[in-house]
Amino acid sequence: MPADASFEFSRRIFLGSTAAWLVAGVGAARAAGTIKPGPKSALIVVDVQNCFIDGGTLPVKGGAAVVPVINKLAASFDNIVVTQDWHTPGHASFASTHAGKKPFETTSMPYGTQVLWPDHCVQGSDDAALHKDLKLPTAGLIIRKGFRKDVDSYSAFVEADNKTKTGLAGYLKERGVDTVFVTGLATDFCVAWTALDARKLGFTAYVIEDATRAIDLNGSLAAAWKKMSEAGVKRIQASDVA
Ligand code: VGL
Ligand code: ZN
Repeated sequence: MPADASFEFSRRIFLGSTAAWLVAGVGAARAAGTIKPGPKSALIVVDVQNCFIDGGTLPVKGGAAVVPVINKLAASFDNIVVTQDWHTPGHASFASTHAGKKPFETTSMPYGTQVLWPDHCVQGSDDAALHKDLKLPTAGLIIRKGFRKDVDSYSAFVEADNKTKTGLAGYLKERGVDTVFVTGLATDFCVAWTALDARKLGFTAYVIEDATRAIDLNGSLAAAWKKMSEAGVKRIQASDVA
């Protein structure tokens, strides 16, 4: 049974009578451990870098808490892809690059509205390194994004110009992957954009909520979940994964 189908099946049990629920022998409040990633699934670990963790340049509240959750999830996956936000000095997404602009304001770029950030994740800096406790020895690919000075890239698949591909979809498809499980930082930016592009590119997409943390800028978290839900991204917890 595909992962997705088994999840739906368990949900139906859950929604059925209490008796059926008990007969099924499912003790937890949720259908724990019912999604079993197979060879066609990949875990995508988005931007678990020092910059997004306390002490970094753009810290995401609670960011470090995703590390043990992701380390544990890794054992369930044959395919693991890691991403790194990887900006040039003076990158267009930095407020400091735009005269008179402060972090968390926006500006208009040729490709649309750009949120301006503190300088963060500069190529080769300690700030841009993966968190030291992230243990993913079986990860097959590290994909870097946002490395062109004039274009940001929240998504691991397509840059913010909505045209330039990172190559990730080709990599996954060539390896027979049709389902992605997205984790990491931040839920409402790079995780959400990656999951949304995964759907656009024809993948089944899950976001493992407790393996992410959000920036939540002016309601961005609720907006991101709404968009993801409308696009068919499935919102699950780490305990749902077998
Ligand atoms: C991110 C803001 C700026 C992210 C990256 O990883 O979500 N957010 N650059
Ligand atoms: Zn960035």
